Amino acid sequence: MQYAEGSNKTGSLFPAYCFLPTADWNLGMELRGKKVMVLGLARTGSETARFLVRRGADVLVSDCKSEAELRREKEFLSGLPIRFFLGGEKTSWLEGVDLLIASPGVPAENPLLQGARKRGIEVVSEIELACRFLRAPLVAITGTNGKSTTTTLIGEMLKAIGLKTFVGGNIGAPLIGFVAEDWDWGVVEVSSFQLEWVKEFRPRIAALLNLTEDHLDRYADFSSYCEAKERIFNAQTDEDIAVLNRDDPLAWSMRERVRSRVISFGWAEVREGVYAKQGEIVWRGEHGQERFPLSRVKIQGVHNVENLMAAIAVAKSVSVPAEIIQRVIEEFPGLEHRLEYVREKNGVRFYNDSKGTNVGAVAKSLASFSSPVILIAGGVDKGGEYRILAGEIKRQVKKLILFGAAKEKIRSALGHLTETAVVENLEAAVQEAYRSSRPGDVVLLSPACSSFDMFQNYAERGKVFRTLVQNL
Ligand code: UMA
Repeated sequence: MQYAEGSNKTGSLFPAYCFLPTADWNLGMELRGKKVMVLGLARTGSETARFLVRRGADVLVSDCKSEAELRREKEFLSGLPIRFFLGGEKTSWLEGVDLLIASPGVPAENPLLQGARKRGIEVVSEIELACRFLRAPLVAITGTNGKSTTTTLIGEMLKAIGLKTFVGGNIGAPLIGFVAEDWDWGVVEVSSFQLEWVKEFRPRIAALLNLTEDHLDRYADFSSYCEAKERIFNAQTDEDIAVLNRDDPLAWSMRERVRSRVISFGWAEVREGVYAKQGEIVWRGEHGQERFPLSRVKIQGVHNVENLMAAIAVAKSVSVPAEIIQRVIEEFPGLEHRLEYVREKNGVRFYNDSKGTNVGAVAKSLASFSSPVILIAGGVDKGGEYRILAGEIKRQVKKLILFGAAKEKIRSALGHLTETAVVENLEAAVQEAYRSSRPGDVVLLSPACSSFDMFQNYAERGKVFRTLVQNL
């Protein structure tokens, strides 16, 4: 492994080791004069189009939405030499195109993507394009749940030792937007969608947190989803690190296939790696161990201990000192919409877990409470199997309140296991939950579905929930 001893910005703070970009990677690619089509004009597409113009490409942007729907996005690109193909998807638009950059939200069946493949046009995702130009080494985090919390924690740890670090990717800020500046490190949340079109995307440290059913409305089956996730390790070599969850059979099975060095985390004690026991997390390396007490850590729940273990495994790989890790984990307040405490009213505590958009996330959130829970769920069905939640519902949920497009599907899978009410919208759900509650109960919005039937995204749904609860 190529290391630079004490040569990064941490100076004499600690004997720092940082990965250096090797001579043969991040070579970029020639874009000048190339005809490049960007597919999808939202956050990713807009940033990508700007980048391509700066690099001298002949830029085309396509989106199935109409010009009127994309007014704001077009304004962001106004004055730039870009041709727009909006309100449809015609394969004739691909004439002469050399390269196609797919936004994460565009599925492989999209006619332009299919057409590009038939014509032999190179297709890459935005993270693939970005990594070809980024000089900074990357930590990439994927998994079904916990990505954003783990990514944010790692970013905070690297910043705390004085490294100029960006945090981006699926968490909200496209990677391509960070290319123009010099960074010591980048910490990137990556989704299965973004990994579908990668080739050389090579994080020096890649972590796979867990794998449970999600996005089955996009993938033919669960194994196709897992295969997309595994691509995070594809371009790694034995100079890189893979962080894997020992307790997740699918993630752990990847230790046999990755070329990189494996560092693991999990609940059982190990000779080398990270584990958790009796209120602390322990990191054990070749030459010693460090302990991280959890008594003053604010984020709660079994799943958050797992996220903390993964973040510590990464931080120790880049020699972040124990006292800095401890400070960061104690100060971290948690993220919005992830088991976010909203308020207490008449002894009833309300939590916003709007980001709980799949059954795995809901299961972990329910396991975080010992009090009876009134669970509010529903929204757009993502093709997952709600019956997986049966155990948690029987054990933990005193009432299930369902709303949104998937309400009947969830009722038929789980409604017989506990008292269940079906309501029209989130407002009615909050009212019904409060009416049914007793002091000591928890009211939890953890929908197991995406939000697009009634809201712009999960964040809007979470904000609406918070307001409704504050107004009770
Ligand atoms: N579009 C087409 N044709 C299609 C499908 C979509 O033209 O066949 C167009 C849409 O009309 C729209 C655009 O593509 O205008 C949408 O692109 P996008 O969905 O990729 O949206 P972005 O704003 O670029 O957001 C994406 C990620 N979105 C998805 O993966 C769905 C964001 O993750 C991410 O934060 C952002 O890039 C920056 O990297 C969101 C997400 O829901 C949070 N991610 C999923 C998740 O976390 O579960 C994976």
